[in-house]
Amino acid sequence: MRDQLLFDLLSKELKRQREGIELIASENFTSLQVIQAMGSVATNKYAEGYPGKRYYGGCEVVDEIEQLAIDRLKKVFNASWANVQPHSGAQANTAVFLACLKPGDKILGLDLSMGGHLTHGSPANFSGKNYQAFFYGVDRETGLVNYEQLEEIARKEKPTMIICGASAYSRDWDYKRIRSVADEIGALVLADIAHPAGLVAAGLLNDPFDYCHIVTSTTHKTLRGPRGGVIMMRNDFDNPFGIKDPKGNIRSMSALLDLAVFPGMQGGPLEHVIAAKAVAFGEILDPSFKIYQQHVKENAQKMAACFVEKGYHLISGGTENHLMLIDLRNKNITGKKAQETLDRAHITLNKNSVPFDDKSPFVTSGMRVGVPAITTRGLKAEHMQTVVDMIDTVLMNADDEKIISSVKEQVKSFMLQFPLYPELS
Ligand code: DSN
Repeated sequence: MRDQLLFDLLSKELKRQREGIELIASENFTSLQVIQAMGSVATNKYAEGYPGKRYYGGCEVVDEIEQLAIDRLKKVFNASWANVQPHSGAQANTAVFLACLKPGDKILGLDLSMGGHLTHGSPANFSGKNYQAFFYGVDRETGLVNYEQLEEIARKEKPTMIICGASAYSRDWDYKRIRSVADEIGALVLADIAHPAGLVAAGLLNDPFDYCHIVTSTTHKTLRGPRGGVIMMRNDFDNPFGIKDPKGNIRSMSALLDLAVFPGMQGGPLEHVIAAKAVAFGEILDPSFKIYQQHVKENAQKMAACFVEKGYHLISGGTENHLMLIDLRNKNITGKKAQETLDRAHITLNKNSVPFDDKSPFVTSGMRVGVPAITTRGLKAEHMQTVVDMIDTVLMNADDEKIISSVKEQVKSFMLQFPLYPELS
């Protein structure tokens, strides 16, 4: 019997996505073929292990699927090794920690309250519970990563691993500088490029692979694939811990990472998601993906300029990637209220702490705005003013339901110009 209840809910979600302005910086709209690969028979297959080395029979086809995903991903980032099995970015980071750290080892990452990520050492997360976490931040005046502070803490604490990457940082990273201090103290460098990976793939941001030993990413943000994670290296290396296999050989870092993903942390890989990752990586290798990312960057810069024009305070003054972080304190509205009010007008984004925030993470003083999803819908730089005008109208009339309702109608008719999944009913 058809599960009408559930499929009606999915229709409602499609309607919501079609009629709203999606500005959550970590979201995107995949192609229909990505969705089709994800909703495929590959979900039925158990395949613990890796292509050619599985613990189950009948894996000959999923072997080909997984190998295709690996080969395409390596090509996208000019990497020599990749693991496409992590179920998420958090799982990818977990596997790296499992492979490279012992419980209690020191790690150094960007503070969550300054734009970092939970898995980079937050006390609420496994990374802060199992390891001794230290944090660098951003400069109060410029909003840029405080590399002097990073270097100072690195030299003093000598962490086993330095983590770069963020979930709410609108500028590029100086990977070379981070590697230089890491080499001084013998630390590994992990770049978590979950957010800007698409721009990195398109060559529009600094390339972390030459300087960072290991790179992790999600696949569903700017990479525009299915929800999931990956781990990559451009240059494999002998593990720095001298771990030997039964024949007395030192295991390479790639072998340790593969073992950390399976059997270390996960069981059966999600081969249907890996199939969808293969599709997305194929799309990234098409020249149209670079054009998409150029539009992402243009849209973000134009949107940032429109916000600044209206007196909004952007952390670091602007953006070089796909997102911006806005401090709303001069607009007398909290991040929480901004998010909730914009939701009522079908403009979706998230509240976000800003550096040196005086409000709790549940309230926050800021909002994070990203353009990957609206750029996929087809919005161009000339549409950014309209989007910012609608956001501003809502925020400046946050207690006026009539105005909010009227913006909701404008949002709906505006977005109808940009069809989403027209093939779906
Ligand atoms: N939740 C993701 C984001 O929104 O950036 C990070 O994991």
